[in-house]
Amino acid sequence: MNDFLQVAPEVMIAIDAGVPVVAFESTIISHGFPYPANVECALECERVCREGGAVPATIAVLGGTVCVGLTGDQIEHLATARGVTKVSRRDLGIVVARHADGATTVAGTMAIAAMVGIRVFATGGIGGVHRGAQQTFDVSADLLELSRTPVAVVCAGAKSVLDLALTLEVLETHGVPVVGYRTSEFPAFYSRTSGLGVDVRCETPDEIADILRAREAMGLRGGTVVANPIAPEHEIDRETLDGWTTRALREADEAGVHGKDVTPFLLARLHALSAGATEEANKQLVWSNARLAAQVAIALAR
Ligand code: PSU
Ligand code: MN
Repeated sequence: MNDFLQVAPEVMIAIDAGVPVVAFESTIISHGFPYPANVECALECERVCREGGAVPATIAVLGGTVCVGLTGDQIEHLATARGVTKVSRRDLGIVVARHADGATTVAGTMAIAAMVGIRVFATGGIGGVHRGAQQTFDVSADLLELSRTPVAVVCAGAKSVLDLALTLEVLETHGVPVVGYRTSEFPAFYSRTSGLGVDVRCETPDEIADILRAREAMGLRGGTVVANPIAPEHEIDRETLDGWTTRALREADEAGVHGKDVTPFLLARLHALSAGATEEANKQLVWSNARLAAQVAIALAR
């Protein structure tokens, strides 16, 4: 393939043979969890995906090479190295040209997955419209990537630190369908409900695959959000969460955090303020998404 791109042999063979493959992002490893929870999360995603019958392809940039499918050592490196760049679409050319390490966001991972023909991707939560975006213009590039790149993103909705109503408005504007898996509500990451609706409710992975296939058949560009609520036993109580969120947002403001540093800052503060409760919930919901993504990839391959 190209000089800058390295697809792991197992992933390459699977893509060529039409075997289901699921992409995973790496920002969650370098910037979403502390060590060693980040390694545990990534390795368990891969295990769950395999157990479900699909091949996992964790995506990152290492020394300027875009890697699709990582080794355990490469995951460990991303989990422990300092100064790994958070790589969205904007940053891809820069880290490749500079031979740098980069952990890819939802947007960055989607762009790479589409380059190699991977159609399903699992993560925790997509980025969205930040609260106060009317002033800051902080709207995640994930939403714009969803508007242009044909990958289904299995997630637990978007984090409650965001403005979820505005996030759904922007997705609608850009023609991105939001599919609820066994829910009629858009989930709010750590909790199952947000009071906001989805565009369609699906009960099975096959129903989801039908929608993805119909979109592909019509040549509609862009991705699909598959929203999979966190399991009830791992959910965090809304009011408790709101307290931590308000405090984390105020701290971010006081510390003058902005741009790409906002999301990692808020996640780290929530993990600390909740004494690890958000970390545990976050891991559980990611694994659940990995499981569903494998099922969707299998349904799509049929
Ligand atoms: N959700 C999580 N953990 C994360 C992220 C989202 O539970 O680490 C990351 C994803 O990589 C997502 C990114 O693409 O945060 C969004 O960042 P921003 O808001 O700067 O676009
Ligand atoms: Mn942002």
